[in-house]
Amino acid sequence: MLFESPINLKMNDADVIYYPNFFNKNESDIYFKSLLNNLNWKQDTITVFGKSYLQPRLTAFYASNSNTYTYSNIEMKPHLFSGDLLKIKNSIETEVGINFTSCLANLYRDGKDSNGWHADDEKELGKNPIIASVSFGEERVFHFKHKLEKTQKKKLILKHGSLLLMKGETQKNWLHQIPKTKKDIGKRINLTFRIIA
Ligand SMILES: O=C(O)CCC(=O)C(=O)O
Repeated sequence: MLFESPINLKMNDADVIYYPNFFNKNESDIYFKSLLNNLNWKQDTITVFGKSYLQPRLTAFYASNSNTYTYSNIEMKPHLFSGDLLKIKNSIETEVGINFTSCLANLYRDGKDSNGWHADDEKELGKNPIIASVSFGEERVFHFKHKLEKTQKKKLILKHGSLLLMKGETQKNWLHQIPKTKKDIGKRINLTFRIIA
């Protein structure tokens, strides 16, 4: 596979690598359309401090096993990997040398959809989880902030076809988010491949 060299974001207490064009434009356009049309998107209700809200994005959960994933009081039951999702998973596994069992997919319908500050540190993911996060469609800004050192922050634009690899103690020490934007923008799909053994 031919792509620009990966960039180490050189964050303290973390191990984050960004591949700006892991998939080329043509592949990314095809994957975007097929994921948009074929994944089992749904909008869940989340409960925070006793109040219920519709999640500000759609999600779908896939796996090669039957293990569930629970976050924000939502228990996701997996669909089986197939089609383009499986092809994307294979491409990442070949590059990274790790087999992922599960994928949480996010669909941001426009700039009002978002993903609040959190770390992917649920117990199902184990210690020092490795997360491979692929983006297709509209570019969005991704923010990191250190959990303890409040002045340590990082921002990057996740491009169509990019891959962000978060490893080591990244989830232990940093939070991340996709904020809302007032810009009039289109849809973005994000796939986060994980290991839930
Ligand atoms: O959309 C993104 O890039 C981030 C997704 C995310 O943080 C998550 O699914 O946990």
